[in-house]
Amino acid sequence: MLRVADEVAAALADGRPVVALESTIIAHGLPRPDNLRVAAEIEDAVRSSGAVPATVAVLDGEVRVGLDEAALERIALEAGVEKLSLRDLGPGAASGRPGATTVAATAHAAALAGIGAFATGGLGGVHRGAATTFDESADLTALAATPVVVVCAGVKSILDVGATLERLETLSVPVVGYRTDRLAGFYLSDAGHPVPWRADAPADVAAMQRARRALRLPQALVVANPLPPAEQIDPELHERVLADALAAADAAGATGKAATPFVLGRLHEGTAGESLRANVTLVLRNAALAAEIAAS
Ligand code: PSU
Ligand code: MN
Repeated sequence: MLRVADEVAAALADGRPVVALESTIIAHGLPRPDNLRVAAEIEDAVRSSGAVPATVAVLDGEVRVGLDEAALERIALEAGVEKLSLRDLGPGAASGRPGATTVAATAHAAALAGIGAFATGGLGGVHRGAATTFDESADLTALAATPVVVVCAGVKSILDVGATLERLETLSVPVVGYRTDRLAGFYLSDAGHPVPWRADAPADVAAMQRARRALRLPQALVVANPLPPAEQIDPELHERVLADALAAADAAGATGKAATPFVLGRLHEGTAGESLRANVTLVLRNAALAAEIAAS
């Protein structure tokens, strides 16, 4: 059921660094055909920083950890690739159809394969209006139960970031700012909230994770790596376009697992590619940092 690519298995057996990568961002978070190029760039970023990339997806009834070129192309370009969160992993694999894994599902597969580090863009979390819709990403509960280091640019800015931080605290998931005391804001450098912990080097993160392992703590360690201010989206543009995107999602009735891809798509259109550029930049930076942490 779990097929670990030869290169990934060999690296793990030798104790060399490996970084898991999610595929939902490829299939549902970035527009085609650029997404295929970006998927390869993310893997290159991991390699250049000294680790073996292991992109996770479901193909032909198996959870694949590490994709070859053909498999990556199927996930990026094939029509009807499912978005698979943790609840969907069993039915998705049994269906035989291709599926892209979210943060929740990828973290689970990474831990199962013995991979300690994982890179993504922005975490899922508590959606705005969750008090009435109950829409909270399954990323949260998966992070509470999966002992991997997750490098991200904070929480997706389309969410209720403050509520997400509260939930992470309740779930005992540590959030560590990388070279900052502020929470990274996905497209923005600063989400407007402080973080409880800080690391200034990959070795600091490795030391935290070593301590967590020794103490048998079952949660993920979240490392929030901010975009430098020069690379962020103009905050005013962000606020304006986000308000439109959220209203459009409401009007279109985009709920459940369709909500996040819908809003991200609207943002990419509404910012004339600015959010896309920022999204790609932050993912590449996270992939590189995750590789350094894995090596450390
Ligand atoms: N980060 C991105 N783009 C994405 C996602 C994260 O930059 O597309 C995906 C991740 O796979 C994350 C998912 O796990 O969105 C969250 O979706 P939901 O809110 O439906 O759980
Ligand atoms: Mn949801």
